[in-house]
Amino acid sequence: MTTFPKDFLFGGATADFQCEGGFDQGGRGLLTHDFVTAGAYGKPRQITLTLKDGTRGSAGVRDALPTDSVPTLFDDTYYPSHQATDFYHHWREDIDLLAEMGSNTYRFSICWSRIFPTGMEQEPDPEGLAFYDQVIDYLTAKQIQPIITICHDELPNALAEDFGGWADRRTIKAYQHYALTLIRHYHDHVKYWLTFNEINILGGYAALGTHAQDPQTRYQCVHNMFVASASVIHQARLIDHDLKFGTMYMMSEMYPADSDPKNVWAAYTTRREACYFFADVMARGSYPHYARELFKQLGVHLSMASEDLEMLKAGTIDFLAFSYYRSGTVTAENGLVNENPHLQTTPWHWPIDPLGLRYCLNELFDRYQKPLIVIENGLGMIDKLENGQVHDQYRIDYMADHLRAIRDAITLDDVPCFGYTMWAPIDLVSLSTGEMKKRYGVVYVDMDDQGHGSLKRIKKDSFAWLAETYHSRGANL
Ligand code: BGP
Repeated sequence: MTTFPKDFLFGGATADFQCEGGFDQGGRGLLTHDFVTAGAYGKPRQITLTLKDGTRGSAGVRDALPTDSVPTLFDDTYYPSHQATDFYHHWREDIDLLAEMGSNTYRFSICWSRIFPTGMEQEPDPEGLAFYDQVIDYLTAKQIQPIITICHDELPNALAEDFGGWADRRTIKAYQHYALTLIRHYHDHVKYWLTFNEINILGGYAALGTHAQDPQTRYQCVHNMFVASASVIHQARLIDHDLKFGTMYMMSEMYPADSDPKNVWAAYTTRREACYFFADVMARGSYPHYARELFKQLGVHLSMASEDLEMLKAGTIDFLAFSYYRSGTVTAENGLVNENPHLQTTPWHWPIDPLGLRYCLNELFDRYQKPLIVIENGLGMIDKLENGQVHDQYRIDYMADHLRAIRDAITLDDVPCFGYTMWAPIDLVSLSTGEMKKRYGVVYVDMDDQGHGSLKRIKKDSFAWLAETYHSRGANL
């Protein structure tokens, strides 16, 4: 029996606007996400935000219809981030569940607009800090090590409205002030920090808090985020040299659809552009050799301050964190698609591919030689609550297979992976569809797609299994 290393981090991962709620409480300012309605399945998720120049954004629809459900008709006036699953009032109970589950870590994000309501204040909001103080103190008391995401796909709305978000360098300054405030305040309790969530996807939301930017705006936003992240890492090391910094990347694997060299090349370049590009800059500290041709093809001309390139070198990340849910295949003709005849899919058409996770861990370590953490992985399914129980053997199978793949990468391939935080221990609102019915948790939350329900927490079958796995460091796998 091979178990995970003694100091391996086991836990769960969440994002503030998907679980916290309390959007108008404790002095919290508005986030861009507060304007995004639920909605999917051909009905665009509208964002009601209107910018000063009169443009409006649409958050787009990222996901397809699940195979076995009737499309939900959403009420346009329902905004899932406002209540979410109300961690704001359930945090003690939720942390108790994390502890019972055997977690020794919890990866969560701080809500930027709880600390700086418009993103532009000089002084942090004391009530905002007080909320996270109690959460972090309670986690520490339960011997659960916090891993903090400084920015999970969000912006204080005022930064989007007034500056156009990350397209403007004033957002770099706002982020630096926010991030360093957190680091100064929490560095005694928090060792691992993530400067951004899925920066390779976030680029698309970054200018206004919405999707679908032109390449020039997108890469300018991304450049500004690279500089923001590197400068914060550089300065944070002067505050506390023991802190460890990473950024989180969406790293779901991408294979060529077949051995046709055109498809193999397409898969290679798609992977590089969609994923590696971001980690290449942040882990190596400079733009990669292929960036010149990429920017030329896309007509991108970055505007940079004279010190930017030096800053990228000075603030490289210590470790890589990544999400892994599925794999995709690439053809020269159609780009990245979900279809893979060798794999089963979820109702949302996400192919299930545990070996792809071992592949990904090896691939990342080969490329960067930095420690790795699987910071999101899980199965979004439609669960059935019957007589107070959820029999989710499918989720147990999914997590067991993915944990075995990680164990193999560590023990057979010598890849230094130091943790696994499954998405998301307690059901929360889906990012891509705004639904509640796309559930990932080992704990069920009584709430529907319109936000109705008692919010009661109910353990699913997978809870006991995961607790056994975490407590025994995977001896049951
Ligand atoms: C990642 C995000 C999370 C999250 C997860 C699952 O992209 O970092 O915020 O929600 O994917 O995706 P979804 O909720 O769309 O199923």
